[in-house]
Amino acid sequence: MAKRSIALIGAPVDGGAGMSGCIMGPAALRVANIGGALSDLGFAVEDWGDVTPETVSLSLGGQTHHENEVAGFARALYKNGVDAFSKGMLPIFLGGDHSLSMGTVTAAARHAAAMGKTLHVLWLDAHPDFNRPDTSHSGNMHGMSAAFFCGEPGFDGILEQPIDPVDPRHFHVFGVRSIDQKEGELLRERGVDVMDMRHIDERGVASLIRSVLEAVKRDDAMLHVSLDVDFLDPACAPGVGTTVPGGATYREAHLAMEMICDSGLMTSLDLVELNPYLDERGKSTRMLVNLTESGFGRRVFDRPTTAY
Ligand code: 6HN
Ligand code: MN
Ligand code: MN
Ligand code: MN
Repeated sequence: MAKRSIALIGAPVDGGAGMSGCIMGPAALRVANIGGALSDLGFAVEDWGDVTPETVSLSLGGQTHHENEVAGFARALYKNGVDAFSKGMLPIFLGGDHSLSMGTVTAAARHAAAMGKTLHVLWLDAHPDFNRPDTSHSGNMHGMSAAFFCGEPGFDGILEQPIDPVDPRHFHVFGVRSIDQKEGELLRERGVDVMDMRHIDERGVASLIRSVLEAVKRDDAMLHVSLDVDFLDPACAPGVGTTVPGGATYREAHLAMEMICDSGLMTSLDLVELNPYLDERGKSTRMLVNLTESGFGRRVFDRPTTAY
């Protein structure tokens, strides 16, 4: 199978997070040579640079912070994403805080709908990011992106056009260990596929990721993977503003990415929440590049059959 061309799309948004610093994320990933690493794996890589956020004027009410910055980036990312998909490319979005998925996932969902397909989303994160403006305690929009693309109310005007909502049962949250109370109730009501750390401890990464990939395959669906740095244990990735103890280990995270690669199902990827200001000598940045390599074919030793 021919390897798809990859578009690197920078999204230096940090108004969605509670503290600044993610604005430096795309630059750090480029310094760590993410493009070269993917070229070395045999991909044609185009770096589209950083998107220019659109100018937006809206108010979501309540105590939601920086909705204009977040919406401005979401709109630009949506357009760039749709453009990349229509060219047959696989976009990798370099964040930037997790609010950027409001634009990237809706772009993937639009392309899926245009192809008569559905979209599954695999959310590798300590948090489900399923708050709405009316349930959020913090008002930070990086904690709301999934609620938005699953079609929850309260987000009018983020994008100019109606979205193709992701079916919450196709939203797979993996590695969570911090859920707000109302957010948890909403996850349950909507039937989101939540795999928390206890699930991972009891069943292991392989069996859970396999079940997600099987669902995607069964539906002949597209798969968007969204990798939040705080999915990882703070010991291996300290460069993030929302560290939560008890995260995925180096080995667990690599296994997940290797299995995703073997499935051949991933059609887009977000790398989010990297805050280089908080990092230790580039450790978290390198970890993200390293995991991306595993997601695109880097192997310790080739095996004749796929693990998936
Ligand atoms: N992230 N649930 C918390 C909130 O503020 O809504 C944390 C969100 C974290 C968001 O890590 O992308
Ligand atoms: Mn997140
Ligand atoms: Mn998180
Ligand atoms: Mn299904």
